[in-house]
Amino acid sequence: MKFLPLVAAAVVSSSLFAQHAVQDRPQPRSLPRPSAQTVQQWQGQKFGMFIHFGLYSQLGGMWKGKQIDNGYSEQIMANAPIPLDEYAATAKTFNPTKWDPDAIVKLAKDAGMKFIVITSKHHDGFNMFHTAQTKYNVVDATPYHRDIVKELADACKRGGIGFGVYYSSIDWHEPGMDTYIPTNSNPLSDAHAKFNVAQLRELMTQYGPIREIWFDMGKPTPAQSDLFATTVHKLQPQTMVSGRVWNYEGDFTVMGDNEVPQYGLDEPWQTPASMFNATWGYRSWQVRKDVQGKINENILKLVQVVSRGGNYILNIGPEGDGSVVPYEADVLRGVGAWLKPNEEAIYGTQASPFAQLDFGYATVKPGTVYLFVKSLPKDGKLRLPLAGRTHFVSAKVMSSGSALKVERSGSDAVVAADALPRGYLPVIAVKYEGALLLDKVLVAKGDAPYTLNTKNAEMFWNYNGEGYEAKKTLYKLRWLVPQGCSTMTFHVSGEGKVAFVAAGKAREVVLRDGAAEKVAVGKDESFEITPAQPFVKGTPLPLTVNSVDVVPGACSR
Ligand code: H79
Repeated sequence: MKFLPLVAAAVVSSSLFAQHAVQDRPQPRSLPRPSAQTVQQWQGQKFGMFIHFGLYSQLGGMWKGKQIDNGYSEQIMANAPIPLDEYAATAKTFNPTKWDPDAIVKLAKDAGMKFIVITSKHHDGFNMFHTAQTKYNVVDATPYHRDIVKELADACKRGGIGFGVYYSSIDWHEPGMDTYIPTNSNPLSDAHAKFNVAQLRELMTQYGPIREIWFDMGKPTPAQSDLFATTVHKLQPQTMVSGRVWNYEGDFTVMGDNEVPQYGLDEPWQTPASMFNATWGYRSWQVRKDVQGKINENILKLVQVVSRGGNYILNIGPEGDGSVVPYEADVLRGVGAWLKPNEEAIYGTQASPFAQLDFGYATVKPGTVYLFVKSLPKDGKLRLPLAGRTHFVSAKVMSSGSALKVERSGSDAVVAADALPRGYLPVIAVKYEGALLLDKVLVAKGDAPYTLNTKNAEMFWNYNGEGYEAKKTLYKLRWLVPQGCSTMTFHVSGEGKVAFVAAGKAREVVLRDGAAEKVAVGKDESFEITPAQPFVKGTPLPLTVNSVDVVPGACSR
């Protein structure tokens, strides 16, 4: 810690000890970006349909009479492998006469989905839209001669449901672009990036409003990621760009394929899921059993994602003739049947305010907490930890309407769930008046010294860095600490400038191992460490915080 002459303390503007308004969330790397209202609406949708449809759908995971099982079926060209000219020749028989976009929109709506995202181009480079950049597209190269993406965009508009496009930054077809590498993290040449930009312009101008664009894979440079995001936003500022545009340029974070995080995130995010982990594109030899089990699996994943504040996008892989696999339609309708009486507990909700619930999951809206009962505790009581001070007024099972008792039990609130209906994951709406009051769990109590570490911290992560293999990095640590003026001794690896956030102010500090600082915290407040503020998305903490020894003290006046 440096000492500044006393006079300098009065001229705080740019000194090490400058205090400023808190900006403890990552700022976008480039502008323009969708408005706060768009982001909120996007987050409120909660459930959407992914469609993987392309030339690979016709092959259905088979090549020359053999089941190709060493990777996703939409990547069969690379997995079999199939020579380019032979793969391209399959376009001559691609004629999805059973493709019925209005029926797909209806199916999505029956499932309770609020938007649809379709593959406009996958890694194979075949375009399901009428691009002018190459003849290798559904209109020019197939007997179908119609623009699949356009047909679906129009159907979504008719049906009043959001529309989006998946766009792989990879292209195994165009000369001089990509050849397959196992990670699909191909660097992009300038010519390739230019080609992509030309296609992005087509997608963003000829298909109406695009709610989200689902960039996927490749390993663009930061400048290329910026170029893609900027191209989209210049034409449609309200389109939400997926994090797989990489280099932290996305408007929403995308988890790994089929990954459900164990905690909430500080930003918009989505889990993409397929019916079976092994494929997204149609696989003719997929064993499809236990529809009810698959329905329940997806209800649970949806609820886990939504209770952590995310959106869930579930994939279907139509057959080469355009028809939807009956099993997949049954699964979607099954999820929809569960959703119908419970939809109030899903759409437009916020993440669960509870750290942990022993019976299942929760979401919240002003005035109501929704409980999803995965396993009923033996005593039949659903315990809401530390919610005892909240004025709960009623509880009822959403599907049946039956009333349940809710009462205070010490510091908790408890719902007596003695009349739960049969069926998977029943939902209970618990109404409250006034504020939702949850007692906070502080890291320590009283005057005894205590230690902060990553085990008792809330941690915030950067996702979707330079490619699919990039590890998430830490940008913020937060602890709920007792009120007072404490002396904190920092045990860190590395050193660098960080910001301390406490008592509503941010203060910059150059932190190195063994540094000691006084930190003032008010009642029910947290102490955070972030990068120097403001910081852009993707900025990690410049050092590793191993632990912090805290000696509590009173604040002198
Ligand atoms: O379009 C779908 C995939 O084809 C595409 N993203 C989804 C939405 C994708 N291309 N490459 N990757 C995803 C990354 C590949 C990850 C994998 Fe794996 C690692 C595939 C095989 C090993 C994940 C982990 C799937 C199986 C194991």
